[in-house]
Amino acid sequence: MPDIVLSTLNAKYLHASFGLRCLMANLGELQLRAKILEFDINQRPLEIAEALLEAAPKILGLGVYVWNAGPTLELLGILRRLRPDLKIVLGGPEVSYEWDQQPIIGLADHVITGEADLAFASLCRNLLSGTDPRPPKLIAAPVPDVAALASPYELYDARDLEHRVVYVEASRGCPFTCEFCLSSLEIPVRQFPLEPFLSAMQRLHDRGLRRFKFVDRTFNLNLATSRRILEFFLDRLSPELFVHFEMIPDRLPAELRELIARFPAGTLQFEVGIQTFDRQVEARISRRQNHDRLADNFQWLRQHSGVHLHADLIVGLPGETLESFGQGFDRLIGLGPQEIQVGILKRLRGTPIIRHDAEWQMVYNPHPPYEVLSTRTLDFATLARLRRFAKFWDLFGNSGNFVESLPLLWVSDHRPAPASDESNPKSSPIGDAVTVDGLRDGSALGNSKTVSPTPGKSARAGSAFAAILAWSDWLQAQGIKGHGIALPRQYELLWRWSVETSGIPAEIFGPALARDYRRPGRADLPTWLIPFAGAEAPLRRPARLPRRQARHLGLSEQPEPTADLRAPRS
Ligand code: B12
Ligand code: SF4
Repeated sequence: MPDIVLSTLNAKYLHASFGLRCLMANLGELQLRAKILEFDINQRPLEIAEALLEAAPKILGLGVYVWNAGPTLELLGILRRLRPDLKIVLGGPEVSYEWDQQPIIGLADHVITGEADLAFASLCRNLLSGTDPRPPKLIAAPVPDVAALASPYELYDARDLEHRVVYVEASRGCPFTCEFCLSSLEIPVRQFPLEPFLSAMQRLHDRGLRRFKFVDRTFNLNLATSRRILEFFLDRLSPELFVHFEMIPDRLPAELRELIARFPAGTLQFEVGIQTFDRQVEARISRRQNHDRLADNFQWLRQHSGVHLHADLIVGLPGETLESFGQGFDRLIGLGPQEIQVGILKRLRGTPIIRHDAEWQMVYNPHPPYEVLSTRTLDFATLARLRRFAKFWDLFGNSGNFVESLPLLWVSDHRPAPASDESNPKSSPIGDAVTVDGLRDGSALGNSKTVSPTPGKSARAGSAFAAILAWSDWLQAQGIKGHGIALPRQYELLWRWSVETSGIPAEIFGPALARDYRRPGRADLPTWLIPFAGAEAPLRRPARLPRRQARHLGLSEQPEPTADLRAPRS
């Protein structure tokens, strides 16, 4: 039986906890007496308690994050009653701030705030040896020297490498001060010694890892380091390689561009935080970004690189209005990222955004993840509408399932698509919305060029935002909830809205929709779409990229890593 169990509830089984592995790696001689048991928030606290109690540790370390704060509180309530003698140590971003206001703290023996890589080990030593009879309840971990930390990467096991998202970090901290973000409190930036880091990446690569997800807040901050890391991956290119970085959008000097341009399409993914385009809101939340350089970099990336661009916008920042958010969304659409993640503002514990609460009448949900409910400039009903907008945009825009048809909702020049022999159906072809395998005549569809969402060419007042908002309002009016909608039904709904309700010509929308359906290599087609099918061959290039990224590139899908291996892990 292990003396120490390190545990957390991940957001999904797919996400491996990097934080726990960092703590485990730095336990030194205690590592042999410790075990990691990971769970996810879809599991019941009772089941999790059973697995933890079966391991019978003396010390239980739990990582608490905004996504697991609720179930972790429930879990602790159970554990406290069944094992009052168990030493419970909490840590993680959620309990690192405002800890005095959280009921969960009352159920713990110790709380370590901040980066606990070394502090957890020394607390465990104390608790197990009894040298310090009364370590304090609240321990503020000194910011560790990252050069002194043991490498956690060997603790990813074969199943992690094959089935889960594997996180890595070349630096910690962020020099920026965006008030909604916890990382704004983490100055200074510290780089892990580069050569040992790259050796660890080499070892992961040797063990078969091909999808690397960097958690560095701003990958492109230190040019020399970014270059070296890009060169490392350039030397190891393969069709399976996929590397994700978070970056600031207005910094892409020629040396980096030159390297980025050498990666094949789909190998690199950049997550680019834009958050808002409104100058006043930006200034209010202490976020600095150069819009001209940002636009130039986006344009360059879209024209000269195969980078998959995932951009973030936030709804509900203090002073943001429906109009200003919409303008920002349209501006971002015009820059052409493959995905736009629309997130609802959250009041994360410890973040300085609360200084705007009174002036901007910010009302947040008191329960995690503390989403904004209303502001002086966005009432509750409007925020609810925007929340639906975000959900449906994710389903129809970001999914990559409608790359050609969806932009037809807002571009105005509806040029006829290449006609198929039967592309003129009756007004509503959706009688029996079933799917059949293969096409009637044995022909199939190819990957045609997509309509790019060019700004200024739009039906609905030139605005993608207005078009998607109207579409989302309509879905709401039909009672559509936005999750669990089978794919053929999604196609049917989009048809009903665009052709039957909005009047986009069927002979234009139908072929685009049919091509979208077949693009990832799907063998079937809803029967009502068959009349719109062309005679091109389906595109079935091999690609081992994540699904969404593959769809945006028009490549056939590979199955996602299996997600049902949910046994506790050691
Ligand atoms: C990976 C990640 C995710 C993954 C989930 C990972 C998982 N395991 O399930 C995904 C992509 C799903 C995700 C989603 C979200 N995330 Co996130 N995510 C991260 C990210 C990028 C990396 C985490 C990491 O590995 N860090 C590196 C390790 C070393 O640091 P660490 O995890 O903090 O661990 C250290 C300490 O916290 C502490 N510690 C950790 N565990 C324990 C346990 C014990 C016992 C002790 C003593 C100490 C301790 O010591 C560790 C070593 O120093 C961080 C940002 C960042 N770069 O850290 C944000 C971050 C954790 N996410 C955040 C947020 C807000 C979200 C979202 C709400 C964003 C959104 N969509 O609006 C969602 C919520 C998901 C949901 N379902 O509701 C916030 C967390 C705020 C909070 N109070 O928890 C962060 C910090 C981003 C930020 N700067 O604001 N996220
Ligand atoms: S939003 Fe990005 S740039 Fe701003 S503080 Fe957070 S991590 Fe840094």
